[in-house]
Amino acid sequence: MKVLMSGNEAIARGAYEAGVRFAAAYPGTPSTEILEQFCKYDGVYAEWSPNEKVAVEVAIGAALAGEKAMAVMKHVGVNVAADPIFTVSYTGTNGALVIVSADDPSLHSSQNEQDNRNYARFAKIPMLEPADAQEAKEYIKLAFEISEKFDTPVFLRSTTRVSHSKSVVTIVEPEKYQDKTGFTYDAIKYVMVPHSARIRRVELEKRQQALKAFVETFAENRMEINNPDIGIITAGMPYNYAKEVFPDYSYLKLGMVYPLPEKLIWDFASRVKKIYVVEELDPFLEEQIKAMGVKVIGKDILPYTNEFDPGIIRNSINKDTAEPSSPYGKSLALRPPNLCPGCPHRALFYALKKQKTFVHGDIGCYTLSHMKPLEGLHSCICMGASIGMAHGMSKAMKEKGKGKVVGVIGDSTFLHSGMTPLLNMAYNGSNALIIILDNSTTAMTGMQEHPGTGYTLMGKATKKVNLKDLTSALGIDNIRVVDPFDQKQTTRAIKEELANDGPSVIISQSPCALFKRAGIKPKPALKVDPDKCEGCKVCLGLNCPPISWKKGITKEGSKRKGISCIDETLCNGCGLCAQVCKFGAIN
Ligand SMILES: Cc1ncc(C[n+]2csc(CCOP(=O)(O)OP(=O)(O)O)c2C)c(N)n1
Repeated sequence: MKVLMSGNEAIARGAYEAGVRFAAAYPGTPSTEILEQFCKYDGVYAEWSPNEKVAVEVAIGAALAGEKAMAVMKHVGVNVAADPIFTVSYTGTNGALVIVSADDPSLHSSQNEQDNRNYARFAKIPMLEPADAQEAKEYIKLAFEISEKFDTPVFLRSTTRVSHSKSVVTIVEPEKYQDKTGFTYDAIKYVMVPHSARIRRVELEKRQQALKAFVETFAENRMEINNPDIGIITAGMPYNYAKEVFPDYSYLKLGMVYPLPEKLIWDFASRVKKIYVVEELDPFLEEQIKAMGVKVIGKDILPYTNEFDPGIIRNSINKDTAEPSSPYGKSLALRPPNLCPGCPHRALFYALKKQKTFVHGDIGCYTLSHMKPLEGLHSCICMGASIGMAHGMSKAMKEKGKGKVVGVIGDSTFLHSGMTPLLNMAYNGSNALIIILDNSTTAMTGMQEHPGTGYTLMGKATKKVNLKDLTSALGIDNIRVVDPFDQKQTTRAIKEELANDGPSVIISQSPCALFKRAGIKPKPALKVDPDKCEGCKVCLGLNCPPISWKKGITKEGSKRKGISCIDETLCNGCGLCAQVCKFGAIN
């Protein structure tokens, strides 16, 4: 049967067809839908783990038990999971283990643009890279086959454009699941202390050699010889772009981007006169091919940054200039992201802003508060970093920093990687204030469950961690729980906790305005009374989407130059603007 599928849906389907029944992940764009789809298939077990490292470890455990296991994450998730990944490369997998890394060229929704093909080379793990949804489905199956055959973890790399664009996929009946689980005792293979790891290190190089031989005949590394004047070596989505603009050139399309088929590359080089390497981000293929001694052109003319499109490839190759440009997308209006109407994060940041502190931010919807006019946070590096950074700054600034350093972190992010740095704060003692923004969900990536929501990915009610008890168990004594929509209570709590000695935690608790299970019913939209509004613009400082400014509506006896207005189709009646209006003009 043929179906229209996104790359992510196809990866889920391919895993299911391959007989995979075990998967673990932590959400992150552009990878999230893979597990959300996979968990719907019959007979599977799938979980949101608290972070990517745990997800990989869970999958390793399942593979050691004999399962075909999949771990899924966005590109930066591989950084979090790197520790087990580098060493499971030594032990091998017993069953099968595939790690899906969804990269994000152009940083559509990420804090960096790292090229995770480098991880394959660094950790000596083979990597497949599909170019569309059909290939995504086939390659995940091949990845499991390679994992089983060579007793190795395998990476499947996707990018946003492959994960999120749809194309026609042929689906087939799934392989029948066979329960092969059991214990395999083999200390030399699975206990990585120096003695046995040294032995496995040698085995790893033997596996590399076997894989290098295998890739020469791997059917998904394929040559298409057309016009012999120009050859293009490429992989993944850029293959489609290049084919669209240069259908007559010759191609070497690599399905496996690590390790490289050196003989095949030499063969291709002997059949074409001039070779371009067309790859997004790092010159990953280019450098290895040049190191082989093959003359190719790549980043001399193609950009290092951002995803490509057909226009970039056409302009770069046609002109051979250093200034590639795309004819696409120039006329699109910018749409900066914003917190939703009724978002509890807005209320917290409005109260926090009054205290003139330095706020270390973290990753989640609340990061959007950094823009004018809220300017709610002043740094953001990676998930979980806010707490350690606040601690470090507070320690460095000593008395000068007292009462002035804050870290903010979402509930999902706190449970992902915020607990250890908070333990450190309690242990090493600093004066920073940490605010946990508990909106009862992982909002930014689309409302996924986490250990603080009381539900699993598969919809089962489960143990719900109590953030206050957890914070206390980590050693924090000053803990408060506030409702950010109560501005008076929240402002007072922030002021008092900043004045306290030692680390403090405020848990700002109010569900995400879009969170269905919280049963939030929008209240009637608020209205501005044009007779009472003095045009002071304080409510505009909330940056709430329904609130705008109408120029030219003056009032006798007042200096006002216009008034605020509320778009009732957007307002959910949270009442925050009514609390900040000093003239009682919003009702
Ligand atoms: C290592 C890593 N994994 C995943 C992500 C994707 N991601 C960004 S924010 C976020 C969690 C947001 O949830 P929460 O902290 O509860 O904040 P909210 O969006 O609900 O306000 C995730 C999973 C990431 N940026 N980095």
